[in-house]
Order: sequence, then C-alpha cells, then structure tokens
Amino acid sequence: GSSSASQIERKPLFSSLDSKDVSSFKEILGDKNVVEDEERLETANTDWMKKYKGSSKLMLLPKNTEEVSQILQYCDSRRLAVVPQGGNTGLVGGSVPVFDEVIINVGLMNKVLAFDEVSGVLVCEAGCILENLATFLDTKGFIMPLDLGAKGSCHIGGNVSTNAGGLRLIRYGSLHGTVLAVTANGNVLDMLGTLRKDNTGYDLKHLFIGSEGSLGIVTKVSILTQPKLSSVNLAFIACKDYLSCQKILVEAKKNLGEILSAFEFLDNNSMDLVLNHLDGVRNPVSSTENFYILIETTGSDETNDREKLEAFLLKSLEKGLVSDGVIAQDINQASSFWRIREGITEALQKAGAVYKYDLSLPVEEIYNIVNDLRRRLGELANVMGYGHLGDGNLHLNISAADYNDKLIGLIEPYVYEWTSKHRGSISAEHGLGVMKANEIFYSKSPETVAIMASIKKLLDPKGILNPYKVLPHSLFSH
Ligand code: FAD
Ligand code: 2HG
Ligand code: ZN
Repeated sequence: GSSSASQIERKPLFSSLDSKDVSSFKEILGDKNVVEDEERLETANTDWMKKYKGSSKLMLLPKNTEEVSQILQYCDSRRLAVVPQGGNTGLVGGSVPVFDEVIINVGLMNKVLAFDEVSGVLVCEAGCILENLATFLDTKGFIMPLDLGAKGSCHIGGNVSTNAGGLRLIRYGSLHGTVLAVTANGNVLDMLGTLRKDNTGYDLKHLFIGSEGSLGIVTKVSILTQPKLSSVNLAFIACKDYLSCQKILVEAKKNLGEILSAFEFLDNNSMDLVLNHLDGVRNPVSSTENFYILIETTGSDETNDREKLEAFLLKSLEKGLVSDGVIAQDINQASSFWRIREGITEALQKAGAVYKYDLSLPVEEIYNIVNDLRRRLGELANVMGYGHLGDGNLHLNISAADYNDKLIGLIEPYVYEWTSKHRGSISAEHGLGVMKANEIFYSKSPETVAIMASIKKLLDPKGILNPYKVLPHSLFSH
C-alpha cells in the first residue's frame, strides 16, 4: 500500500452500513443495481495501479439524476460516507474507497442526450465513456476537445471531475473552457446550460470541474466539441539534449502555431521501458537519442499542412536541433507513434512498483528535477521523465522493484519541495486524490485552502462526499 494512505484513520463519526441501509438502497434502485457481489466489489475497491485498496461492501449503480439525488439524501441523513467512481482510471487513489465508503458508480448513465451540429455542443450523461463519445462524434464530423490514454475506460463525468488534461489541451484548452455545465447533486443543481456566454453571477459549475467528487456527483455534462478537420499529421523526432527540445517547442509555436495540436515528449528511459514491456512496439527513428518529441498538427489544408510540417522538420535538422525524424505516412503509422507515448503508463505498470508525480513547472526547469532525482536515487530506481511539454506538464515516474519506505523517504518531500521552490504545481492534471490531499500547501496558500474548506462545508456539511481526499484531513477533524 501507499504510505500516506495507510496513515489515515477511519472517521468514527461515519456510520457503518447495515442491512436496513441495503434494503433502502434496493427500494430506490431495484435489487440488480445494488451490488454486493464480492468479485465486483474487489474490482471496484482497487484502483487502476493496484496501489490503493478499499474495503467497501456496497456499490450503487444509479440510472438517472433523480436516483443519484435520492441515494445522496439517504447517505447524508445516515451519515454514510460515499466515493463517486467513474471509469476508475484515476492515478491518485481518488476513485476508490479508503475504508468502507459506499461506491457510487454512474456507469449505467451512459446516454448521449443531444447534439447540436451547428454549435457543436454535446449534452450527455456522466457515465459515457470518452472513446464512445469520440466514436459517436466521428459519425457527425466532430471530435472531442480532449483525448487521453485512458479513453477506452474513463468517463466524461470522471474527466470533468478531475479536470483531465491530456493530449489536446495545447490546442483546445482545459475543460474549464470547453465544458459548458455540469449537474451536481445532493440537492440537484441544474447548471446544464448550452450557451457559450452567460455572465449571470458566479459560475458555480467551475467548482465542480476538478473537484474530484468532493462537492457533488456530476450526472450530466454539456461540452463544446470541435469540427473534425481533414488533415492531421504527426512527426516523431529524436533530439540530443533538453535545450534542443525547448527550442523546438518555441519554433513549433512560432511556425506551426495555427495548426499545432499536440506537443509531447519522452526521454530515452521511457522509450526503453516501452520497448521492453509492450508488444509490437519499435523505435520509429533509427537512432537512439536522449529525447523524443511528438508534434501533431491539425488543419484543413491537406497539401499545405503537410508541407509545412515537413519544412519545419527539415529546418530543425539543418539547425541541428533534431538528429532524426519521421512523419507518419498513414493513420496506422501515426497510431504506432502515439502508442509509444500513450503506452508509457501501461509499461510502467508492468515494470514493477511505480512512484508517480504529475508536475507543472516552468518549461526550462522540467528536466532539471529529473536529473536531480536521478543523482539522488542512483541505482535504487529508474527515473523517467515524459509528458505534455507544450503545457509545461512533466510526468515524473520512478520505477523500482517494490514500494518501500526508504525510497519514499528519498523522494518525498524532496519532489514536492523542489516543485514548490520553483512555484510549480504538485498536480498538473491528475488531481490530489488521497495521495496528495495532505500536500496541497506545497501549491496553495493557507488562505486559499481555508476558503476551499468553507466551500466544502457549505456543499457537503457532513463531509460524506469522498472523505480523506483532496483537502487535508486535519481540516475536518470533527
Ligand atoms: P475515476 O478514476 O473513476 O475518478 C477520478 C476522480 O473523479 C475520483 O476522485 C472520483 O471520485 C471522481 N469522479 C469520477 N466520476 C465522478 C462523477 N460522475 N461525479 C463526481 N466525481 C466523480 N489524466 C489526464 O489528465 N491526462 C492524461 O493524459 C491521462 N492519461 C492517462 C492514461 C492512462 C493509461 C491512465 C490509466 C490514466 C490517465 N489519466 C490521465 C488519469 C485518468 O484517466 C483521468 O484522471 C480521468 O479523467 C479519470 O476518469 P475516470 O472516469 O476514470 O474517473
Ligand atoms: C499521460 O500523459 C498520463 O500519459 C499518465 O497523464 C501519466 O502515468 C503517468 O504518469
Ligand atoms: Zn498526462
């Protein structure tokens, strides 16, 4: 288990589930959607990394907003703690119970409710799987404004609740810009607008975007999608040093700006890991280098866009910024390039124990922390750096044979202090979950956290929504 999660104690003020509760839930949801089956609970109690494990005895599967509202009212009256769960792909232990919290999974709420082909606004239920939405939109000639490696399992409600970033943020911005509204519960708050502009008071939906299930359950989402453009190109390039990576980023923004749709990087340790642990993957460029970059462009002028990317690559080669590079010839080759970048998380999982950090840092500092940590850990672990370079987001991953206190002691608080010193964020896109709830002060001032705690108390006075997550436990001792 993880060291920080195992130091938490169950709050005695929460009730324990009894048979009367189970009958009440069955009355609300019907027998079938009140899950007590041990095997299904084992899966739902365990996170994607198999690092965090709860001991919930019950999972509830509501079919609509009204049912969610009834369950939450019941839990609130009984002071039963709950954990909202989506696709359970979160990487900070936020989506599984810490103790015996009732799991509420909105996976049955998976209908598209409306799509407007003029505005591109999609309205759907929170349990829709991201990839299914993308497939639906494809038939209409549109794309989702976000894309991530977990698309086959993660829910749009989970994406909104974590304010997931991913591979397209550089182009379409964060969900704070694209999600038009969410409906959250306890009391049903209907914020499901489809307007692009609406300045009538505080925009409360933003509180729910990225709140990780601590303020309410998102049941519906309305999101601005983008027209699917005809020309998508992808370059995979190799670079000798980190300084060149930075220069390529600056050049790419300058020369490809209006068509740039992704700028991702990985170091050679990450590449090695993927080559060793995933089947059918090979290095697209002939040479082994210290860094690899993926540059994707999306535009509407097929000849011009491709020539532009080719010219960019050529110029970068001439300038010596790039030592080798290829442009994908077709969709299959493009997906094989993406497989390398998107497969790192899976490869890490196969390689052993993973210590995962998700940092925002000034771009020029990003690789310094990787080098510093490598020096610090020496032979004890394999340190990998990769991520969304175009957004200043480093995924710092440390792979070792097992989880042990010695290693944790060398990594934390070192990584958090380093990040804080450079005014970075200790969670760029994955959230705080249970892993970093107590570390929030490395990135937020006490005054800010105090206001967050007041908002939490206002919307969830009994603290039943996803306890032990997001905010420090010390703030909610009673
Ligand atoms: P879960 O994991 O089930 O839940 C995540 C959090 O949201 C929990 O705190 C949970 O309580 C809460 N929650 C879920 N649904 C609801 C709801 N309906 N209402 C209220 N709260 C809810 N993340 C990125 O940002 N960018 C990436 O590029 C990225 N790539 C990934 C690649 C892989 C291979 C994997 C395994 C994960 C990746 N992630 C990434 C992390 C994860 O996929 C995202 O955080 C995703 O948004 C979580 O969605 P989910 O439906 O699985 O939510
Ligand atoms: C990604 O960008 C995800 O691949 C996962 O955010 C990162 O596993 C990680 O650290
Ligand atoms: Zn990421």
